Amino acid sequence: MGEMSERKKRRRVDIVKLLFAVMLGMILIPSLILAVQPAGMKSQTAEVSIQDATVAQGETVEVPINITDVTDLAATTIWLSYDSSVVTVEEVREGTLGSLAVGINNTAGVTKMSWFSMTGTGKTGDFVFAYVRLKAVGSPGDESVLDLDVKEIVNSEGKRINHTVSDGMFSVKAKNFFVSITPSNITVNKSVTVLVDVRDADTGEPVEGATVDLSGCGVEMSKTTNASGIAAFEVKATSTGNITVTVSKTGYNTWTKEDGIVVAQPIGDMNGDGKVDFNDVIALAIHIFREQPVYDDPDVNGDGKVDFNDVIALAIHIYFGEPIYPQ
Ligand SMILES: [Ca+2]
Ligand SMILES: [Ca+2]
Repeated sequence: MGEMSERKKRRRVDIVKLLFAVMLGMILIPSLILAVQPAGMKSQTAEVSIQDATVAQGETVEVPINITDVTDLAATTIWLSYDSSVVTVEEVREGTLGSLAVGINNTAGVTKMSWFSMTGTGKTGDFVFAYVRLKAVGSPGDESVLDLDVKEIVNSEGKRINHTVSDGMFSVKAKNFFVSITPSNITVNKSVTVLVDVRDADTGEPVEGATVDLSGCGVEMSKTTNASGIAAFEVKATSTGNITVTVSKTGYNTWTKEDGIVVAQPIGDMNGDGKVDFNDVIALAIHIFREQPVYDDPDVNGDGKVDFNDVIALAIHIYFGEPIYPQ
């Protein structure tokens, strides 16, 4: 009995020793391999990378996936993952390596690409693995990582090639408006046609379908620009101050100007030069007789008619200080 248990004990010790040996081997062998590898080999690390891209909403761009500093490349499979609410893959073209097998799945947000050497001989150098056409489908300012996942990269002996991976970033660019407001200075309690002209800041082309909001001085209005990029408002402000003008459209940075339209009391500045003097009397007379435009309310005496009595009232105001524009 005692002999048996002694043999069992010895066998257990042997098993434990063996386990230790295996564990030591697992720890030591890979580091030994690395230490044995020549220095020149270590520096030859291939890089797999994709370019960053910034694209206007709805537009596309082609970016390369590069494999550089590679030695004896025989086959590789690379997955590109992305947020498909921001960017989708429209097309994949072969790069400088040659033809690819491609599977695009924009629902899942992943495009799978494979290449292998038809001849079996490996390729050494810098290559474009694929040209990927990306479309910006998100909103301005949205971003998605272009996440590369190298599933396989082997040499002609079927050995895995050392490599690093450099992911990219895709951004949806916002466009800018160029907005002009005519007139931008109006008088209180008087209905005025205000034109808001909305253009693309880069191209100068009219922007149709932009929402233009006016808010302030008793005015709350909203309109959409027409094919000429114009929104026309009949504005009648009930108090003095500023009307905020806001222009918005998907794909554009929202444009806001707090003093987009300035509402002031009428002072009789008919020619709009900021001063009230005899030139304004002349401007009002010309307005009445030749229908030239004026910059302030022509009904100077406030009787609801625009006639020569207003010219006289303005002249008396200038020379004798009599009040105008009765409330
Ligand atoms: Ca004036
Ligand atoms: Ca009048």
